[in-house]
Amino acid sequence: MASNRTFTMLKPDAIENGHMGKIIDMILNAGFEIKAMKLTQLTEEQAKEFYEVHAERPFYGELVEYMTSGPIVAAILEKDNAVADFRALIGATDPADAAEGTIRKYYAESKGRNAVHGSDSDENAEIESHFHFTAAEII
Ligand code: DAT
Ligand code: MG
Repeated sequence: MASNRTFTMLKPDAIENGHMGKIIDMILNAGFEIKAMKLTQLTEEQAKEFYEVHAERPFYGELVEYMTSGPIVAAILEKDNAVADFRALIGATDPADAAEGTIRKYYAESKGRNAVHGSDSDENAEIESHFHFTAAEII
């Protein structure tokens, strides 16, 4: 059964470029409810751990540097079919491939600086949510 929660981060380029409010608006308009949210900045240690699955990829160093370069907004979102529906809302990893009307199509700068993270499975949504939020911070 599909879980009804997913995890997102509005990445440093989105905050830096002043797109935070517009992206949150798109998320709410798409029917997601916010269950937890915080403005924070990742330490190098946190970014390395969060993206550990990509540790062997050539872009890992650049990814960690970018994700620690400025504030992010982390959030837990709820909706039926949350993981798949949120991946559809954000669009492809590379904004050049992202469908019209998606968050990355509107707001991502590039494949590396792509405005928003969305969990890729129910299992990772759970792990990533608890990586960023304690039980007391989740509604
Ligand atoms: P997604 O964020 O769409 O799930 P992913 O999990 O494959 O994509 O990669 C995680 C992040 O790493 C991605 O949002 C941006 C960065 N990234 C992925 N592929 C990259 C590449 N070829 N060059 C630079 N950054 C890349
Ligand atoms: Mg991913």
